[in-house]
Amino acid sequence: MLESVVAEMWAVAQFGPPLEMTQAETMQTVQEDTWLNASFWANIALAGVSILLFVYMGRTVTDPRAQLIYVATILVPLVSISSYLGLVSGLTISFLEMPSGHALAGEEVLTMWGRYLTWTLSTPMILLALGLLAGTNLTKLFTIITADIAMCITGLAAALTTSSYALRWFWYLISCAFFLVVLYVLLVEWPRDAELAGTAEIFNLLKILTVIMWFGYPIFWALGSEGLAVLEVATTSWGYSGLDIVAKYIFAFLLLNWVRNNERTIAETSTTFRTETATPADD
Ligand code: RET
Repeated sequence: MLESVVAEMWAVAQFGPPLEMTQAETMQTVQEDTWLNASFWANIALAGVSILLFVYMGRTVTDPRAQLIYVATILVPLVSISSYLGLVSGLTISFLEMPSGHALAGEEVLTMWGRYLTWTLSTPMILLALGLLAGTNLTKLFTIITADIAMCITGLAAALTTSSYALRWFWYLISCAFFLVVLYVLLVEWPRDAELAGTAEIFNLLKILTVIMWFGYPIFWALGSEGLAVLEVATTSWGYSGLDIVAKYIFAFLLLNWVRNNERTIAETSTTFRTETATPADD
C-alpha cells in the first residue's frame, strides 16, 4: 500500500499529474493550493452576499422593465456561485497536456474550462440588463448577445485545444473578433440610445466600468497558463476572480441601486423593446 502511494507520488513529481484525474483528486489539488482555492471561495462568498442584498434591494421594485433588469442582474451572482462551486469541486477543471510550441509543452496544465461555460450564461445577463437600461432595440440586443455567446464559446475552444498551439491562438483571435462586435454596440450604439432614454449618465459609467474590466479577461488569457504562460495558474485565477468582483458584483450594485432610485425613468423608456431605430427629433 505504502509502496504504491510512494510510486504514485514519484510519478506525479516526475511527470506532473496523471492524464485522467478523478474529480476528488482534482479537488484535492485545488485545496492544496491555498492561493488558488481562495480565488474561488472569495467569489462564492461575495456571490452569496450579493444575491441576498440584491433580492432585498429589489423587493419594492414594481415596474416590469425595472424588474427584468433586476432578474437579469440577480442571475449573474446566481450563475457565479454555481460556476465557482464547479471549479472548487473539481467538476469543471481538467489537466490538459499543452501542445508543442506552448511554454509548458508536454506538461499537464490546470485548465478552468468551467469559467468559459458559465460566462456564456452570465455575460448575456449583464448585457441584457445594460441594454434595457440604454433602451436598446431588439436587433442590437440580439446582435450583442449572440456575439457575446460566440466570444465565450470560441474562448472555450481556445482553452481546450490541445492538438496545435497555433490553433489555440486562432480560436483566440476569432473570440476577439466577436468581442469587437460587443464593444461596438456598447461604445457606439447604446450610448446614443441611452441619451434618448434619459439614462446616459449611469449608462456611461457602467459602460466604462464594463469595457475596462472586460478587456482584462483576454489579457489574462494571453498572459496566463493558457496562452504565453507568463503568469502562474493561481495568479491567472486571481486575475479572473478579481475582474469578476468588479465586473459582476460592483457593477450589479451600481446598476440596481440606480434602477431602484429611478424606476420612473426606466418605466417611461418603453413598456416593451423598441423596434424602431433611435433617431433624435430634428426640430
Ligand atoms: C476570452 C479569451 C479569448 C478572447 C477573449 C476573451 C474574452 C472574455 C471576456 C469575458 C468576460 C467575462 C465576464 C464574466 C462575468 O461573469 C474568452 C478570455 C476576447 C470578455 C464579464
